[in-house]
Amino acid sequence: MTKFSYTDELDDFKNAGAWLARRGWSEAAGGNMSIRLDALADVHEDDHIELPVAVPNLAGKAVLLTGSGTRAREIGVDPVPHIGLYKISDDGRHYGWIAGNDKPSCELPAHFAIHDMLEQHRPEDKAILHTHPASVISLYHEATMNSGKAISDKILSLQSEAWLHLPEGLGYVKHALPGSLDLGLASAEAVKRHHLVLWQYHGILATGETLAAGCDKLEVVEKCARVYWTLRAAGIDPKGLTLADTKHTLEAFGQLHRFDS
Ligand code: 2HA
Ligand code: ZN
Repeated sequence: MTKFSYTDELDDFKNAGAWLARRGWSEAAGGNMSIRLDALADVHEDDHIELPVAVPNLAGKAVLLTGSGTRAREIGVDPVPHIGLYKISDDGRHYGWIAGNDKPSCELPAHFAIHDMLEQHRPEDKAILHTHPASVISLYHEATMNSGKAISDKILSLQSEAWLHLPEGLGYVKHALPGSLDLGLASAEAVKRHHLVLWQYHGILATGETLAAGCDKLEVVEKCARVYWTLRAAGIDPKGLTLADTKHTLEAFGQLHRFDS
């Protein structure tokens, strides 16, 4: 097996894998993660696997991606056997395996499509995580929680700082087949504006400058979802902060333009 030497990135995978497993969000082999790398000079992909969608913004770049069937709890101990390095061809239509795990996550189309969009719209976000937190998934089964706006308005107002972490609110993709191009393309569209995208009946996807930064955002939304369900279990239908309080807080921290845009 060819070795790779992306120490910082592998540490990021290790820490995030351990955290996703410890939180119980990535059960069994659930969830997947990737980090986009700059162009790999002098490294050539041997096999040219056709991509289901062109990713012109990734031409010549590379992606570290978790392997199919890999477990977060094992990535958290030693990431090396579980992460694969892939390079995108110069035409942005093919990719090839370079090193490490050679069986990519079934969500490869989503990861590549989202990286392509991020490269264009939010290039500092190099990391993508997808996981299955129970308190967030539970929201999808409430009839009124049927859009990103409905869910954002209901749960982000339950804690004074949540909107500050996510001023644009939460993106939302209706249920689509796991691993499908539809799921990938809809998510790519949603990440233009949102750092977190809800996957109806499935889980959630986060982008960040690092996987650790993506985990921060996941913690914020999962905290809000847990507060919501704790209150509901106590028979309370929470109203949360008023819109005026939310706007006042965002304004005080210079983030109101992101909420209003
Ligand atoms: O099993 O979570 O979405 C991995 C996944 C696919
Ligand atoms: Zn999943």
